[in-house]
Amino acid sequence: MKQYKRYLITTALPYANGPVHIGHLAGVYIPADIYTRYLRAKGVDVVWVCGSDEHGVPITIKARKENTTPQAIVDKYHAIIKKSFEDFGISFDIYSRTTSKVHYQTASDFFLKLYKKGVFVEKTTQQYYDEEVGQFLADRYITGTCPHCGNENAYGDQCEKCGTSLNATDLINPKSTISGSKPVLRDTKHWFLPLDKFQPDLEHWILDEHKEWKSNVYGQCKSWLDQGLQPRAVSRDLNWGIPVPLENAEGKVLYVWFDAPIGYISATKEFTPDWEKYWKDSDTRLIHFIGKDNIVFHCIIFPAMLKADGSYILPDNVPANEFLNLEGDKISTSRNWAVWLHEYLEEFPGKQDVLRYVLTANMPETKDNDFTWKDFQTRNNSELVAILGNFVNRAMVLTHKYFEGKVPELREMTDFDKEVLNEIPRIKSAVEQNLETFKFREALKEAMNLARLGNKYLADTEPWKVYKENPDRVSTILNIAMQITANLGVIADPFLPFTAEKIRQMLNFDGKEWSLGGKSDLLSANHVLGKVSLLFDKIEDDAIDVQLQKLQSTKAANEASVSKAVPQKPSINYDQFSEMDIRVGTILEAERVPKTQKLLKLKVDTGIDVRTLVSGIAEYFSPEDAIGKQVAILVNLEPRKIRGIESHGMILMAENSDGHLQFVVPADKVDNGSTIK
Ligand code: B3M
Ligand code: ZN
Repeated sequence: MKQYKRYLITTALPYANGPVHIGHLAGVYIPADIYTRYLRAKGVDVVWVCGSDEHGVPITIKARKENTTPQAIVDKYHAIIKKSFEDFGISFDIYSRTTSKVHYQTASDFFLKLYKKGVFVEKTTQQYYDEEVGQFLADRYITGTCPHCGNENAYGDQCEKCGTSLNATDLINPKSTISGSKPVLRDTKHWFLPLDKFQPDLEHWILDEHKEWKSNVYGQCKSWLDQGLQPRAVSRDLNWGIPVPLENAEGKVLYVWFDAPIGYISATKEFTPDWEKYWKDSDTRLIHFIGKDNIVFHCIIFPAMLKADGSYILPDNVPANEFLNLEGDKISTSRNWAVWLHEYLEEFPGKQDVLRYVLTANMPETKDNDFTWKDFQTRNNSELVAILGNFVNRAMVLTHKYFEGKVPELREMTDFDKEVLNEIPRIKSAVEQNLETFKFREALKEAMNLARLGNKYLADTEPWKVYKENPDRVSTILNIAMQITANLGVIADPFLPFTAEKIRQMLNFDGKEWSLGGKSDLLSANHVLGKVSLLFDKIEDDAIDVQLQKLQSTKAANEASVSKAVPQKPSINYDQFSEMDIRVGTILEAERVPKTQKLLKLKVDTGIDVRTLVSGIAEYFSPEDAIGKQVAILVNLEPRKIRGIESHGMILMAENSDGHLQFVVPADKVDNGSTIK
């Protein structure tokens, strides 16, 4: 691999329309934090930038719902998100936001440079416009019937029932969600980034030059490229965002996915006047940490933008993760199906590293993974407490007990001692190799092997049994145990920064440079140790039950709020209604239509005549049930032949949400032939 002089790390800018949850941490911020802490410990020149993504339609929708402004929404969530990250030790060099002044300037300049270079294609397209409120409608502001599955509540960009992505103009009976009115198509001009022109370059850059990318990332890119890239609009008709910096572009803003990645550049600018070195020097290694839904933007669209500008480097790797589910269901902000970071910390104060550990151990690196509270408890109790916590505690307590809190002398070593010491550098380099290739779960496992090694060493050598007879032997054993502990203070640091810090404090040892890892003489004889404290404690069933109950009530609340009613049909006027002649009649005779499941042939007294009707109610009513019932009949429906029987009208039925049918009957008996209106 190429030798780089410095690193620039970016992590997806979370949308400031809600707090952050465990899915965010596991997918993006923990892997990036581990990686960056590791680089820093190696003494690498690295800058890690992030910030809140504060534009886009969902923020405007949220503001409208809460009867406030988009600015108020992003102010609120930016603060919450920033605090959660800080609390969990996510160690950005800067956490900025896309409503910052620097960003407005940077994004506008970026657009203008491309505009002046003639990169964009200007196109006039037709877009839905809400005449009642006087604005163009973003796809998310339009609902209608999905042409593929008939779902009447599909959005203008996607049908959530069948998963098809849509254009707003595909919807049948489109409706504005702002005013409820029927939108009309109007001409609107936009600027398009002609991705098709970048296709050959991107193909070569990704498919030939970056075969080492994770297979989920490489595969997604290949499939986009195979489909052929299309020009993409980089502007929108919206009143929230960075205004398109051109004359006659009123009401137009930069598309959120155009400005957001430029946010990485803006944040770097805010962080250091030396920002160009990180963005424009080919000795910089740029790495984007993201979730899988952002792959196309980071591997295709943003690189195309950077190439179009011409002065920037491209990412060297984009180690995107898959998704984390929660107790078997997709994490969802709108359904409140999540473990929110700020809530976790209220309920498990001081246990940041427990969550960091569990999320790393289950990181969705190659496939979607599941977070369960049971697993959280098990990993805490039988890994953090029983292995890491137990080893460090035993080593410390024994050393305090036998050697008055001073690191004892390393005396004569057995072959077994030497083998154990040789394991330390092996483990260190295994951690390192896994980190270099973004295999965080494996890396963590190896780091834990160091604690396993220590635990096993104490169990095998049993210093508490040996001391009386052979204190010199114990001196060696505990010296080795202390060296392993000190190595944990170095090697566990990227993963469990709070715990590693505690370990170093206990040891009264402040080195955390990566190069110290692997050594067996980190603590010299007679070095005075600090006080012993517990690293982890057991999590009892009660605490887990509280969490499970909380999720249970979320589920119940969601189920109750899902309306089962079929949405309303488009309006009709009274005349259209009154054309229907609906009467009360009585069923006189009923028999099954042979060879059918659903049909009954009925003879009905309509008050006007006695006529034959065929009705699809046989699954719910036997002929005996039906005879004698007073029912509502649409009598002027034109006659139809059903299974060879001429049917004159239709019996009206109420259909329950589960499909069950019931007759519609007058509350009290009335004369046959009575009208219903
Ligand atoms: N705000 C999307 C997301 O959170 C987004 C990332 C922007 S990165 C430039 O999925
Ligand atoms: Zn559909």
